[in-house]
Amino acid sequence: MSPSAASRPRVLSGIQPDFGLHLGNYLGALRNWARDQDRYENYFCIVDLHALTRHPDPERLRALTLELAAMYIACGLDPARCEIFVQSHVTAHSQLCWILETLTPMGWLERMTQFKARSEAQGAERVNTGVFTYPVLMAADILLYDADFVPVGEDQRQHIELSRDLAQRLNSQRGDIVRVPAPLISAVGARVMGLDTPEEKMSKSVAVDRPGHAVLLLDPPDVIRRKIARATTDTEPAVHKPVGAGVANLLEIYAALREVSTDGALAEFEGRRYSELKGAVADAVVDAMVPIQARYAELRADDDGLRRVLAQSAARVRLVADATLLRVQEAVGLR
Ligand code: AQP
Repeated sequence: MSPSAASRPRVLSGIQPDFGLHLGNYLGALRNWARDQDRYENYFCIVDLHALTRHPDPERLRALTLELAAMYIACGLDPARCEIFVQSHVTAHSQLCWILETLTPMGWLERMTQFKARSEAQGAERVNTGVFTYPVLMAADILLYDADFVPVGEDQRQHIELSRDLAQRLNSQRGDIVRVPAPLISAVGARVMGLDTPEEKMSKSVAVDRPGHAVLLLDPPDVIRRKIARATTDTEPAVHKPVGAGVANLLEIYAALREVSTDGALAEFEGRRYSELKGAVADAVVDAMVPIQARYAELRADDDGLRRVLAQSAARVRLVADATLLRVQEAVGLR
């Protein structure tokens, strides 16, 4: 990273290498990271420790980690301007997590909606403890790098609040030890909904069993067009106010990709047939994905090059993370 970047506010964010990325991950996170990389000092990690909560096949986890590194760069992150690293390559994440866990009341974690959803789906006897403590590891990810901002989709707001609470708790008990981070959530595209179920957030894990739920970033153009053509709308033939959830979602995707306001998108399509709206949304998605897919293919032709980027970045960020960890360890009496 260039030396001048050090004077800018710092951002940190990450994505789990658990399933293929979808349009929500792009619009809620990756696209914003890439667009704003000259405004911030950038730390982006591939959060493989979080992905372990799904017990992936080891070979698959390794493959998805590399795939995600390539996707970060294909979506526009420049390794010369961003740290791009793998969470487990920096052991301080797990070490800080333990210290933070000792400061985290169980009640805070029991209130997390993502934990509630997964424990309801799997049953309290089967859901693993990693799913429960996941937000504490996420707080460690953020606090280790003294991030000012955490650019994420709307679904992560609650977890960032918990990171803030933990930072404040540590600071109030032990002095000014860590920076209190703030969420950075964009006005458009922060909550892309499922194409088949516009009442639910578009989600990677859901798309595994229901491909029509999400456009994946590596879907070929014909698949993208077919999925959008089949997106759930309602029984109206054309766009009229007030629009239902499915049409609102398509308008939001269109607005985010074509960089217009949602009101502007609504004005553009009002009175036009759903098929026209879907055609325009599909064009916008394909236009965005084609260059990403081409760049992704180039990057995957040199996996050793990708591994080098990750190793070099890990070597640099370890210094930052270890310094914070030492500060915390001293503050709590471990050093
Ligand atoms: N539907 C969405 N709209 C906007 N942003 C979204 N993000 C996720 N879904 C949407 C943002 O993408 C980043 C990826 O975060 P993650 O890897 O922690 O995964 P997640 O939030 O758990 O994403 P999924 O797709 O919903 O996965 P599963 O099915 O595993 O739960 C975050 O910034 C997130 O806000």
